[in-house]
Amino acid sequence: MNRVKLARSLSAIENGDMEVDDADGRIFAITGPPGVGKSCLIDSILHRLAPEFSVAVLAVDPTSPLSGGALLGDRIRLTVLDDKEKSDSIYFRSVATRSSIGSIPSVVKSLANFLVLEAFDLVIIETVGAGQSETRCAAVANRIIVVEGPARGDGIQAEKAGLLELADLIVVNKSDIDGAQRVVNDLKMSLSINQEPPPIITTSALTGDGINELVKMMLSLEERESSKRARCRQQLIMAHENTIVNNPNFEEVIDRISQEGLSIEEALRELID
Ligand SMILES: Nc1nc2c(ncn2[C@@H]2O[C@H](COP(=O)(O)OP(=O)(O)OP(=O)(O)O)[C@@H](O)[C@H]2O)c(=O)[nH]1
Ligand SMILES: [Mg+2]
Repeated sequence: MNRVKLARSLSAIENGDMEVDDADGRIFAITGPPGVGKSCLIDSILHRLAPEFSVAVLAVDPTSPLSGGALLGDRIRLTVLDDKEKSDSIYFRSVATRSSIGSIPSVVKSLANFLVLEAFDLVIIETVGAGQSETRCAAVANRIIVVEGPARGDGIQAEKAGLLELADLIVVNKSDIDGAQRVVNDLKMSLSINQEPPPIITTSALTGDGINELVKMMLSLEERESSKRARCRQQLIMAHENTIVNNPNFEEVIDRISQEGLSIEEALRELID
């Protein structure tokens, strides 16, 4: 793997200078509320997958213009990158949501497809399930792992973020902390209305509890029919939004809506065809 060349291509994709075809490969999203331990879990997973499997990680930085900076400060460093034997088969890249043009989910989709085409066995996207854009980044994957943690007194966070319907697997992390089992029970309860609820496992990135099982499940994980449908819905909405936003007349049409009384319906018609 030529890392310099790879980085250059990925930058070109981020800048909108390179198109990528859809690719058929294992693209995982690891998503969930801020601070549940997604990065630590990815680090633990990589320690077990590498060097047997080559893995590319895309960490989507939740730097929205609204929050004005990183949502939760510094990212955890991946310790697996310090292990030479393993780090050779790992590629890590941070995707700063401010730096690229166009919609972030569609950029992430292109980056992930490119990495599949570059013959990585697995691509993992880390994204915070906090906002709509982040949820759509998860929907770009074809296997979605939603991470939860012991509730901070206000119930299941992923449920509020609308992430649960996307999940192929739910991981309750921080099993070393009181309250993890309670979250599992709450999740089972809220998922019991589903015909085909996703499996739920507990892990601790701190003690290593459940990590082997998580890796095993990841390697055999299949898309659930209902989560596939949920992410197709997200992707369709995203494609529609891209069509509108990427139309060269987008700003001009907004001006005409705000200044000349152009109706939203008419504007839509103009931007879509
Ligand atoms: N007790 C305990 N702490 C954990 C565990 N996993 C992660 N942490 C801690 O939780 C904090 C957040 O971990 P991260 O891995 O950065 O969480 P994240 O979900 O990636 O956070 P964001 O990317 O900022 O949303 C860190 O202080 C970790 O040390 C765990 O299994 N048990
Ligand atoms: Mg993280």
